[in-house]
Parts: sequence; structure tokens; C-alpha cells
Amino acid sequence: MTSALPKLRYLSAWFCPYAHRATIALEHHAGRVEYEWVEALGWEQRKDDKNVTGTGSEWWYHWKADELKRCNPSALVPTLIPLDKDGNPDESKQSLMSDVTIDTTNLTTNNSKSVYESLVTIDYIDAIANAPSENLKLVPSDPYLAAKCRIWADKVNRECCSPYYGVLVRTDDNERKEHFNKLVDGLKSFSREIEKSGGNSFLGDGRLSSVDIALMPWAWRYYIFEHYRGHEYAIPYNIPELHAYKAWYDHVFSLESVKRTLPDKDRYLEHIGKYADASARSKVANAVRRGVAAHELDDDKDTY
Ligand SMILES: N[C@@H](CCC(=O)N[C@@H](CS)C(=O)NCC(=O)O)C(=O)O
Repeated sequence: MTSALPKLRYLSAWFCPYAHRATIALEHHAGRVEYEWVEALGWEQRKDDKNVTGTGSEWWYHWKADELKRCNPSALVPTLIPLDKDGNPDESKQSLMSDVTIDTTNLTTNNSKSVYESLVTIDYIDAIANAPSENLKLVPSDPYLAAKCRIWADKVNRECCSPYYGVLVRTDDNERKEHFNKLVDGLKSFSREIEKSGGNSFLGDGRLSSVDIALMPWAWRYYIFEHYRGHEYAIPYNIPELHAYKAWYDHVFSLESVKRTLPDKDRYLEHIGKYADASARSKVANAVRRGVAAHELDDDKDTY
């Protein structure tokens, strides 16, 4: 029997916090959207003949599924491909950028209908899920609140997510500290908003929104700072300015739909060591090494 629910092919990677945003949105809407997970990105070691890393480690590069290279002009996860009711790519949808050439692979995007950029994927999943009650919507129906969510999701992305990579990838301790302080300031600002909402989430009453989901994957991952950068990089959960943030954290990570999306802490800690010891070669890592923020990555400049 074919299902009447909207269905997606979901190009993802277990470790990726950007993809984790899409996963949380998909699981929040479990029963309203169906998806098939494709592990489309991973790591492989290639020779670092000149020992540029200085760590004795070899460089780590991404391998990518051909489908990911074809369906997203930047070849990044998360990428969603809408399927028709028989489970085939939905040809009725307009391609977002069908004429783009991907210079890393020399492949040209075909007519694949795909949705990418993690913040956009949250909104898209929410729209196709068409939840029966306002409380379940990740993007509010009220246009003002929807605009506010859009603004805050971007702000959280810039202030609380991008600096994560500065703490890891930059090699100068003062610079790492600068990124860490920026991140904590971002959390304080988010915390003030939670206080105003009066209830453990951006929109209040514990209701999940695109803003909460923008932050959650990184909030879950901050534990790695202490391990790789020492105690002074621990998030100061107990300071008064972060009390509302801490209450938010306890609430969102206690939700069943969220718990089932969380990567294993030890496995992720080992994975992110590639960023902490400078051996990872990815677009985000290269952008941060070049001196710009993760959200400013440039497909032309940050190739590897
Ligand atoms: N701005 C993108 C960033 C996504 C991103 O960088 N994903 C990483 C995995 S965590 C990726 O696909 N990397 C492949 C590469 O660096 O070439 C988004 O928000 O979706």
C-alpha cells in the first residue's frame, strides 16, 4: 500500500550538526512526513606527505555520494529530495538551481528537485508536514512571529553555531577564546529571549520552533570543548545570565522526538577530533582556516 504522506529522500551524515537540524524537524513531524535516510557523506584519509598538520596525522577528506554532488550545487548535507507517491524523485517540482555546474566534480546538476541549506530544510519540512494544530508547527502561522523566527534562527546560527568552529579550527589560543566568548554572548542573548517567552522555548510553553532547532545540534555538542580545549572552555551553565538557557536545554533534550536523534557522545567526540587537531579538510573547516565564519563559506574559495 502506498502512503499518502509526503515522502523525502534525505541525504545526510550521522555526525553533521547542520543535518541534525533537518533530522530533528523530521522526527518532530514523524507520522506527518516520511523519509529515507541516505548516509551520503563520510571521511577518508589521504596522504599528508609534508606533514602539514604537524600532528603526525594524515589529512581527512570527505567522500561524497554521487547523488549529493548531483542534487546540491555545493554538495553539502543536509539535502532533501521530494519523492512522489511511488517513491521516485518528484518531477513535478521545479528545480532550485538546475543550471549550476559543480566545479569540484565536473558534474552538472540534473533536473533533480532538491531542498538544501539546513535552516531552509526546517521550514520546508514544516510546510509539507502541514501539522493539524498551531502548537505543532515549527514556523508559526502568524506572519510577524514567522519573521521573528527567521531573524532569530539566522542570529543563533551566526552567534552560537559558527563560533563553534573557531574554537576548534583556529590554532591561536587568543583567537579560540575570542570565538568562545562570542558564542557565550550569543547564548546569553538567546537566554534573555527564553526568559521573555516565559517557558523553556523560543515561542514559550515548551513549543518547539525553527529557532530552537537551529541551536539544538550545537548545544548538544558543546561538551567537546572541555575535552579538547580545557576547563576554561566549559559553557558556564550556572551563571544567572544562562539560567533560562539551562532550563531550555533540559526541556528540549528531554523530548522523546529529540532524544532519538542524538548522536552517541563518545563516537562524536572521536569524530570531531579531526577538527580539533586541524587534520579535517572540509568547506566549513577551510573557511574558518581562511579567517571567515562558518556561515560565510564560499564554494570557490573553500574547496579542498
Ligand atoms: N550552510 C550549510 C552547511 C552544511 C555543511 O557544511 N555540511 C557539512 C557536513 S557537517 C558538509 O556537507 N560538508 C561537505 C564539505 O565540506 O564539502 C547548511 O546550513 O546546510
